[in-house]
Amino acid sequence: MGAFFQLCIFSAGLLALTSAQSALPRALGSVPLPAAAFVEAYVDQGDETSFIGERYTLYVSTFNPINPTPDAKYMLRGLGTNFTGVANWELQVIDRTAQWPNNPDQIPFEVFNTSAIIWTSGFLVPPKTHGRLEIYDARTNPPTGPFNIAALDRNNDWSYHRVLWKDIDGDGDLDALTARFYKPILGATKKQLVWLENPGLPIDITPILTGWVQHIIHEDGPDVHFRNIKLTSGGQEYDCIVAAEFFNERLMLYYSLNGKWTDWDQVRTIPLDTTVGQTFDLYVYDFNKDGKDDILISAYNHTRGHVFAYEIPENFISGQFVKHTLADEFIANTIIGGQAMTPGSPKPFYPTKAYEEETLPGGGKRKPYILLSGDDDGRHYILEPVSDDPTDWTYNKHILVDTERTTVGKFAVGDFDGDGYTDIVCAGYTSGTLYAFTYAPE
Ligand SMILES: *[C@@H]1O[C@H](CO)[C@@H](O)[C@H](O)[C@H]1NC(C)=O
Ligand SMILES: *[C@@H]1O[C@H](CO)[C@@H](O)[C@H](O)[C@H]1NC(C)=O
Ligand SMILES: *[C@@H]1O[C@H](CO)[C@@H](O)[C@H](O)[C@H]1NC(C)=O
Ligand SMILES: [Ca+2]
Ligand SMILES: [Ca+2]
Ligand SMILES: [Ca+2]
Ligand SMILES: [Ca+2]
Repeated sequence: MGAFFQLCIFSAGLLALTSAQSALPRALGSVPLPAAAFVEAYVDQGDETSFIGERYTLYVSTFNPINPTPDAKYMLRGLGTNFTGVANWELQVIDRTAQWPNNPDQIPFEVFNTSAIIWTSGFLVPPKTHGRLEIYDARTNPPTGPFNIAALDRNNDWSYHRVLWKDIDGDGDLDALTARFYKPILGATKKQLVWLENPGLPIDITPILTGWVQHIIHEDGPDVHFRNIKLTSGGQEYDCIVAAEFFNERLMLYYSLNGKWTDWDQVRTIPLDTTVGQTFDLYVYDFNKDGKDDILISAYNHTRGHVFAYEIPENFISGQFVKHTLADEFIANTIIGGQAMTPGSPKPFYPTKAYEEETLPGGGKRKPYILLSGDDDGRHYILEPVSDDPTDWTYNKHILVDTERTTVGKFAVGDFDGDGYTDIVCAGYTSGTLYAFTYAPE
């Protein structure tokens, strides 16, 4: 009887073990791609019928900091058609039109009524300082473009990293809201929050010489990454911009009293954190699954890198943003003649669709994992929540890939072949390699 009882407990234990989620996905192999940096994968919009694996395109930026010629952008159509066959992927060059291309971002379908992307570019390193905002119609093969909507930039070499689509002037079309920076030979780095006015034309008749009319919203604040969210205070909703300010080394929240960003007199500021060092990227999501959004940032304090989360209080104006350290002890490799930092961009994800949809015994939901680029520490990471308790902010830090070289780029994450298991592509910049992973069992 005792032995039988023990046997039951033992097999129950085994069952629990086999159904537990493994933190790390299965490595599928790699494919060489010199200087692979920013990586994203998007589903073509406007065609909901064909196989999802066919509709995914992988986009990759590459750049050479020394060679003055523009850098190559790459793509792989049908990313999910043979995802496991990574060793045989044949990426195509899209073009060589931009200096130091950064992240390719998908444009909401309604902006041009087509599947479109915008590719930001430019960085601090001469001769790669003149950035562009290149838009493409991604439905066509090769993509139609680029059309540089920042073509008015003539004298200043602005670098761009992110564009959000928002109707700033209230005329019904979505305008391009962006942050940019420029380092003059003498004097302090300039930073601007700007919006580019959508002329309301089809994508392929963007004026080639002038692009879109530019309006400066604010100087000396947002410079690289920022997000737009709605937050409440005293029952009223405010339009807010949360900015990870790299040069000013602070996390800031701006909110507009009348909802018009063109009216800076009506904008108020809350410094969320001025002690974190160089903030790199940020993400807004309900990371601890308590039903309220949180702000996640990566930051480098010139010695060590960290990932922090801030809980947004019920009243964002009078309440306290409670800060948590999710991961620390990131150490940057030395870059000769350059400034290194770690970690890079974070992104939440679920290893499987079933895991995401699971309801816990208390009625709660699973917390997401976090994929994290280590940037100048040469590794990619997965941060695994230790528990699904919303009050517990501890994470296990797993190395997904250690390239054993100086710098890695970004990653793309999604279920690229639609089998319910999440897939990942991440870039080794110095190692010149794309690595593929899946949570699907063998
Ligand atoms: C997928 O890739 C594998 C490995 O590279 C290859 O052997 C196989 O023929 C490919 N399958 C298809 C359908 O292309
Ligand atoms: C997109 O389609 C909508 C609805 O048909 C239309 O109102 C809008 O003007 C179109 N926009 C563009 C840029 O073609
Ligand atoms: C950076 O972070 C490390 C580890 O958290 C800490 O020991 C160090 O004092 C910090 N340095 C600065 C300049 O804040
Ligand atoms: Ca508009
Ligand atoms: Ca307009
Ligand atoms: Ca939360
Ligand atoms: Ca999959």
